[in-house]
Amino acid sequence: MPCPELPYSGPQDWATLQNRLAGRDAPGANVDATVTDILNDVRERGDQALVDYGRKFDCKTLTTDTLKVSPQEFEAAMAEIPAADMEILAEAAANIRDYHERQRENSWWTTKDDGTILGQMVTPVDRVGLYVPGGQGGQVPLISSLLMNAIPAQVAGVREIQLTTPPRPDGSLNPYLLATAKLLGLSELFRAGSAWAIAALAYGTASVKAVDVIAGPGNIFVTTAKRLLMGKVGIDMIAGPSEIAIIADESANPAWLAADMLSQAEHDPLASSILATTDPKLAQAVRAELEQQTVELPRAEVARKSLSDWGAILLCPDLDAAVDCINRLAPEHLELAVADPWALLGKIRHAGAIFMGHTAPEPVGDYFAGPNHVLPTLSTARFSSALSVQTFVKKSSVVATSPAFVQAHADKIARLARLEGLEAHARSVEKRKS
Ligand code: HSO
Ligand code: ZN
Repeated sequence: MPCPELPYSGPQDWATLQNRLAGRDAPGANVDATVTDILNDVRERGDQALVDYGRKFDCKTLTTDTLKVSPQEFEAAMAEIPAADMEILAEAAANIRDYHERQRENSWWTTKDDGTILGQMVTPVDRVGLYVPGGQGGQVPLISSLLMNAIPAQVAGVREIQLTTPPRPDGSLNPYLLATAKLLGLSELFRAGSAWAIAALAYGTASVKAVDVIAGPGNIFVTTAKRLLMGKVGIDMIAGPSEIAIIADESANPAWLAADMLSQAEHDPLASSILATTDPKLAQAVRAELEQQTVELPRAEVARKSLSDWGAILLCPDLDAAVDCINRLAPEHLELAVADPWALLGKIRHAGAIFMGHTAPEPVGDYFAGPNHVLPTLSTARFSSALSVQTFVKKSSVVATSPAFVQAHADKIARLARLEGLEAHARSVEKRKS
């Protein structure tokens, strides 16, 4: 497996690694013009445009009447899903809800001696639209992404959540997707995919209501539509291909590390898996494991391409060199597969999610532990965070200055206003002074 080994002993080696990863963040084919046309079309023709695009790309029999999924379809899906699977989904949902409950921020107030009250009031957005990609013709929708997007919105207190997903060629949807929506108490689900779904959520149509925030992963058309609409509506983030970095010492198990790298590599040929280790023997063993384990995977092709194009094993003289590399990479996921991960944690400055020790592989976070799996990619962990309850709330500052405050400070405020040449501002405050 051509997952190259590179020496990394400090900042001087950064350029080499950057070179290896160069081009991974290049935007795909330029689809801006195509997506702009789709956005305008949906804005003008609403549901009819959704039906036309849907018929062309997803399901030939789609009509305006079948855009919205019926209650009977939800019931039928629930009947189809084994109870044991529903229990797993419910347990995952409970863990995710419990974690996100802790993110809720309270409004706060402060009172000054003169009776002034200042505060910050937290309110959820009114309406959210979540995109759920179909994935391989609707065979493997990312149901975990539905949990990860919907639950924070619910915890934030959002009252209306609409879902969109592309239909399969026969018009049906994956029953696990329907069952997961039902489990979450969500029933506003529309058969719309790609950029036209995002347009419908942003502008609204006869069937789909316009939303305030759009979240959820998708292909280049979905991502481009979100980017073009950013500012008109809130969006979760501009997500890139998935990535994992691992810092490992001699205490790590090579078979486990290879499995973890492959769990990321199987997502996408553009996914990146980087191992930084202090142990050359471990590096060799991981390479052998990668060879062997890849063969056994159903998605071997994808994983192999990801590892050969964007994978690397870095040999570091010590853990400090590995940490230096990781802080420059600012990876989406970071595993600390070392004897004392807690000793290393304080040195990590940039990573979307950090998995501690040998029994915390990244997929526990993808599905079940509780934290969100929608994370900043392509080094954006330098300045941004996982999708969270905060994605779905905004804050209003509240000002209740007392009569005494105005008496005491009106002249100063008026002076500042006149320094800016804004006379009306000055008078607004002075009028309240006795
Ligand atoms: N590792 C992906 C999330 C995911 N994995 C969904 C499985 N399903 C990006 O964080
Ligand atoms: Zn994953």
